[in-house]
Amino acid sequence: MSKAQRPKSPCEPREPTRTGMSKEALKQAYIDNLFFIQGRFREVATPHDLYMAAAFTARDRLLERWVRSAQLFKSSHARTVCYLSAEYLLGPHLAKTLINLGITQAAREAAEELELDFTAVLEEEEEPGLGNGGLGRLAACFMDSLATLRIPAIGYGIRYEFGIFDQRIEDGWQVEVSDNWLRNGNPWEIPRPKICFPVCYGGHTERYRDADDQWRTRWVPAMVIQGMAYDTPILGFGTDNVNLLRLWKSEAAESLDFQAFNIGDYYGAVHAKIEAETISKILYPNDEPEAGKELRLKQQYFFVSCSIQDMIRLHLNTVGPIERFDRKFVAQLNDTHPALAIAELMRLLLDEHGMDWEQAWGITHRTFCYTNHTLLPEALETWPVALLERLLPRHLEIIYEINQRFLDQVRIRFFADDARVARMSLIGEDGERQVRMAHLAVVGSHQVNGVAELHSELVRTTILRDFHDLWPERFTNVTNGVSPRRFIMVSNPRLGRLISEVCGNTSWARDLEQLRRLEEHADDPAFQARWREIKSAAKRDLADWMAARTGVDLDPVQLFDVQAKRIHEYKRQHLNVLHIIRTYQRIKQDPNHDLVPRAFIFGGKAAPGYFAAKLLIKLINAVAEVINHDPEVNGTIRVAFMPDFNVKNGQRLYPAADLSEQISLAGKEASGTGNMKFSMNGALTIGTLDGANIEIRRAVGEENFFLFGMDAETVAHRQAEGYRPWDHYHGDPELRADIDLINSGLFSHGDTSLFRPLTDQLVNHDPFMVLADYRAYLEAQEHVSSAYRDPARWTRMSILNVARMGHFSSDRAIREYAERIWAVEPLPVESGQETEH
Ligand code: NBG
Repeated sequence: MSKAQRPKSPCEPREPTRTGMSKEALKQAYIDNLFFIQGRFREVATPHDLYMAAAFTARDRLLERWVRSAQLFKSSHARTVCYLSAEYLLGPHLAKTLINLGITQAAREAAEELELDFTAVLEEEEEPGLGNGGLGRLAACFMDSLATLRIPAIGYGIRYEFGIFDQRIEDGWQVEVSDNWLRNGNPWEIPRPKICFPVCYGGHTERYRDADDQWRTRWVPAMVIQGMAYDTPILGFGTDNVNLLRLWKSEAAESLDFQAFNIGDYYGAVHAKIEAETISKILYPNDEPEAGKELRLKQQYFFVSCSIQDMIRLHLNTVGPIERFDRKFVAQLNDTHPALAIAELMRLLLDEHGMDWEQAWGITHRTFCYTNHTLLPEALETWPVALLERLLPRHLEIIYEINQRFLDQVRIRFFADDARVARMSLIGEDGERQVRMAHLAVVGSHQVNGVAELHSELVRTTILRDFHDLWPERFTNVTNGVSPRRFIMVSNPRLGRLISEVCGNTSWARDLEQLRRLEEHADDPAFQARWREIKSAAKRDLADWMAARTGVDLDPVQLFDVQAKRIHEYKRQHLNVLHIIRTYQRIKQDPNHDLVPRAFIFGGKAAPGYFAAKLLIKLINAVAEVINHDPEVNGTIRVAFMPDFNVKNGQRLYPAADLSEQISLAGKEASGTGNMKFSMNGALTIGTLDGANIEIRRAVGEENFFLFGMDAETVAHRQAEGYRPWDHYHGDPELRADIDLINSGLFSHGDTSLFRPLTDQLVNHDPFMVLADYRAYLEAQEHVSSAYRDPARWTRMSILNVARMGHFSSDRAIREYAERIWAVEPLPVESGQETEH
């Protein structure tokens, strides 16, 4: 559409201050919003008021673009990606929105003239923590990239009232505090009371004859609630395209409420309301067994049912007819959490739209694609058949029928192979009968991908091997990526400015291969000095923050060695701790030992029910307590735990890290994305051949990466032949001394039993082979130290890491999905205004 044709925003003629991008317009808009929305004069405004006024000022500029995008997408019948994800870890909106609008500088100047502390206003935002970790953050990066690449998309999810818990550290232990993120209102969302759908649970099914005398099934549910939409606009960088993040909140279905009230059951009606609202109340922390978590299943069904109903509504409102649904939409299942969408679309097509099975299945199958994000057996979702039968009887019938038709195919293709049929069935028969969600997702999708090369390979050869034998063409890989807007421009503005200077403008932020241009400066001493100054400044910022929050003093001359991610045994934070203890013992043995000063910094949450992970947090803090107060150490090394690692705090860590710890047991970390965020910010990686580390190492060059440990094949081999950790314990005196030091009670005020569960597990079982990789890890750490002693060498390596990270932009990942998996095209929304881009 040309500019002339474009309908003018209703706001434009009357109130240009609501859409204007100049400093003056922003100032005026800010003052207006502070008064008309927050009801405050500048003199009495609280920090929160000041933030809200800024948020509304940015939001006004989103809305205008959003409406224009929606109109264009509707009128052009654009094929649309629906990203179905139970988690979105968005991070703070304001700074990112200003960057994507291209008005950061104007906003900063406006703030200065209004005598506002711009940084303090940004800091005031509480992030929506609607995810656990990598999976939820990936969904957020993907939403950012979809809009940036101008691909029409809707992200569907749950508007949890309580997101991931806030973590406090008390006496070294993790304490969980509920995350009441909506308490002060959320300026980034728009409630859509008219967009709501009924969601049913329980009851039974009935057969009946329809008007054409055909046998059909109808579901007679026992309970109906409803889901209401809350929309968050997602603007791309350097474009006017705005996509939609539509999150569902559960509530009581109004009609039922009144029914109960009319017959006098007031308490019953209120109870039903509470029960309905409970469904979207809280995000489940992962890493815990899901067995029996009925509410979790209700959540999953709740959000997929609303989303599929909404997609059908949108389709019928625009292009229709229903038979062409899969041309309008492609739906990506972010892990198996939304896999019930397959059964739900089938149900709606069969029971509500009167389609026959073949046609409904064709549409369903062409609509869905599935991304696998884990190989860990405990994270592969299954739901007891009995629970499904009780909660979703119609869906269970449909799953049975999908299974029967599917297994018939398997029987013909793999003649007389009963063992294979049992392995591939959607229903697991060992012990309590279970529905295997990954199998449902693969059978119901036309494309299946893993999230890094090694991971996709392991998906094909291990957990989904039988499926790969049957449908090799269905399997592919898309290596994860992260948003350079979020993880360079927002997190590390100093680095962002330097890159823009080298590249001539900010276009590198949507064409990350341009980072290559840094290479030619890698050996330039003046450039190196600026590079180091940027790192030092970030380290000082982090040190100030940590001193204020934890009381631990970090010294920016130290090598900042950072491991920040969920606390989990497979990620092996304990391997890192063993290295710290080894370093400590060396200092104790010889206080004059010539060491590279280091700050060992950790961050990460443990699932509330994961005892071993919580004990690991306690161990890190206990080791910190002793080392940080030992006068003999004299500040040569420091250990610190950053409380409440989330997107916002991550943004403090990535720019400040010199060394990034990516030390999972090979074959366990599907991809990792923290590895990319650190490397993009100039940290060097010490890591195993796991997940995307392999591809990062290939990209940055072997000589710029500290590799150690067994590869996945060796791991599998050693486990198959019987791994005996105690051989390592007995065979390596230093390792033994380190573990014995934990057991001695030095870190636990003489209590020799506190950390026993941890050390016993290591010595006797060690499922993640910490002891097997210990020696190799220490050696790699020696290489790190010697490289750090040579600043020119280190800085060169750091520059080259950043220069070669172009591949790990989420834009590249989304481009691959768009071309190879979704068959969608960009649809640019006409640009209205000049910005900084
Ligand atoms: C996580 C993996 C990470 C990966 C992210 C995003 C789950 C189930 N999986 O390695 O552990 O980077 O997904 O793909 O959270």
